[in-house]
Amino acid sequence: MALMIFSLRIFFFLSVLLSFGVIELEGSHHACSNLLNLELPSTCQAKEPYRTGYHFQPPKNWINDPNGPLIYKNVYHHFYQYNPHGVAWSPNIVWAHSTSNDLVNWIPHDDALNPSEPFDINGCWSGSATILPGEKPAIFYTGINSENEQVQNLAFPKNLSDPFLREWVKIPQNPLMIPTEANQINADSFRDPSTAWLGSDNRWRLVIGSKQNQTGLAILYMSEDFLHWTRVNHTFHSAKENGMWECPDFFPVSNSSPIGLDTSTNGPDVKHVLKVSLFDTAKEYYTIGTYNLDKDLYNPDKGSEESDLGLRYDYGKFYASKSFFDSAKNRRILWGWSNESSSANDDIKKGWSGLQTIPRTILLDESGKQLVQWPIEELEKLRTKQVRLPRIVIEGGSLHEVLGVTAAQADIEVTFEISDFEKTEVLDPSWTDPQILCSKKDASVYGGLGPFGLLVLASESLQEYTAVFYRIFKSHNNKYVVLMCSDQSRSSLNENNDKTTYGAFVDVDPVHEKLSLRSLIDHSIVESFGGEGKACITARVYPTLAVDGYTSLYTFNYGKEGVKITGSAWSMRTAKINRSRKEENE
Ligand code: DQQ
Repeated sequence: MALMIFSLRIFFFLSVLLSFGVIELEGSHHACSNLLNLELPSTCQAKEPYRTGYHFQPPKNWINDPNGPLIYKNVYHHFYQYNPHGVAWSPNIVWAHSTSNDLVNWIPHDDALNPSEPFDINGCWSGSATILPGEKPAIFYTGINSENEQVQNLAFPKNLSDPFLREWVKIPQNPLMIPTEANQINADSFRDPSTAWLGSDNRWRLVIGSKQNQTGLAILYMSEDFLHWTRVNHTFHSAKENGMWECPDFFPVSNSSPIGLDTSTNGPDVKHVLKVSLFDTAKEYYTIGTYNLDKDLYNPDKGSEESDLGLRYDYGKFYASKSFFDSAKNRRILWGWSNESSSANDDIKKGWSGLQTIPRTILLDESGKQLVQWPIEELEKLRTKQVRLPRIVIEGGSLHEVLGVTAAQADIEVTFEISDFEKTEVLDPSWTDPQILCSKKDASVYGGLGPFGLLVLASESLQEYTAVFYRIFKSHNNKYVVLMCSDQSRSSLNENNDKTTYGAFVDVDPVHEKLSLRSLIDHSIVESFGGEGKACITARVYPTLAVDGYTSLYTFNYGKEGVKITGSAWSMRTAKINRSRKEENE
């Protein structure tokens, strides 16, 4: 029997007392709590407790945005913002470069773009790739020029017969788009060109992030030859009170079949998505709408907007995301930067900062009202030692340990079924903000239907854990409302971390549909997918006790109503990420 049943009251009692400092725990695990001091007792095996096993990260230093993902000759290319000189962001950042056959294992290459010319001497900032006719990749990126202005530059591969595209040549005509008084673009707010798309009039378009006063702007440029670009006079799309829009991503999605579409696709079965990253709040919003190619205007559908009333890819630590069309598998793939929640000092001790999330396939949901995301299927190759959870009802107030998995590096997928809704709490109409609701009603607050879900990266006596869970409410119009939370408040005894609790409403009807939850747990990151990818929350956590072999995984239910659970958990193998060939042979 893979699960052991614990008495829950003890857990809650213990954890509440612990969190209020009423009980202090002693014991062998406690000695591991200073992992960052590097004076590790021999029992604490983890020299780098927070380095991930299957998420993309280079061996050291700072990374941020994914840039210009593309597939070329069946090789996936990942470029990313990288500071080769330290663990903090620096303006003279470069485009680092890795390639992969499966989007899981990666080999490093030399940097693709370094500051070198007057048009980018102060930094090679974010941008995107476009595959031109004849399978010719091109990269548009923002250069910080010698005057510290943001300008847009173009680069091509030096050798198209090299599937690894190891060398890139910046064209001598750069910069191709510049901010001027005449075009009324502010030189500090003109960056991150999107992938270009081709209209039926044979002209190329791309959008660039900007702002005017506090209005976020997506500025449209057009070109006939990919070299000469002119700003289109009207605004492609904008939103008030947003501040600077970074990293705009504009792409089509199919509303008739579960496939991804090339960026230039348009037509009756197509909707469009515009994603923007808000510099002021570090949140991303996306809208679903209609792209009118004749007028070159994007109109979000009613109710789709760039605000907390709108849609987010991820309600946790996820920013500056970028998608691309994978022509080998007819899918669109999205990934984003997951910034640290640790202090700058702890980053220095770690020697690195920033991860990329697991690439996700994105599709338009059947409702047409939102996207759904799911970790790429290739990730499942890393799954091993499957543990099947016995199909049981977890009674209200119980906690079950999932034994037999490496809980610090795992993948767990469960489904909850509810048959009795009698004790559902009523949703107060003022509870409109899911993040605030999750903070008020964190995992320790008993409820009617929920909280139920997972305790991940949990220490032996539950002094530390991250809780990913659901609560179900009934609204005044008698509809059930599903709230998904990722509660980091007890994730670490180290008080220097940002432990914000995140939340999202999930559009699932729990009376007629099963409610699923998948969490990818990888030492310092927990990526959770609720309602089969309708809501995603990524959290960064730094346990001091729940490290490597000292980590446990639980299912729990602290509601009054029992919930039936089924599913599996897997230990995850370590991916080969940016290791040198020598290390790979070891
Ligand atoms: N990061 C880049 C910018 C972009 C920002 C600089 C978003 O191009 O706007 O590293 O994180």
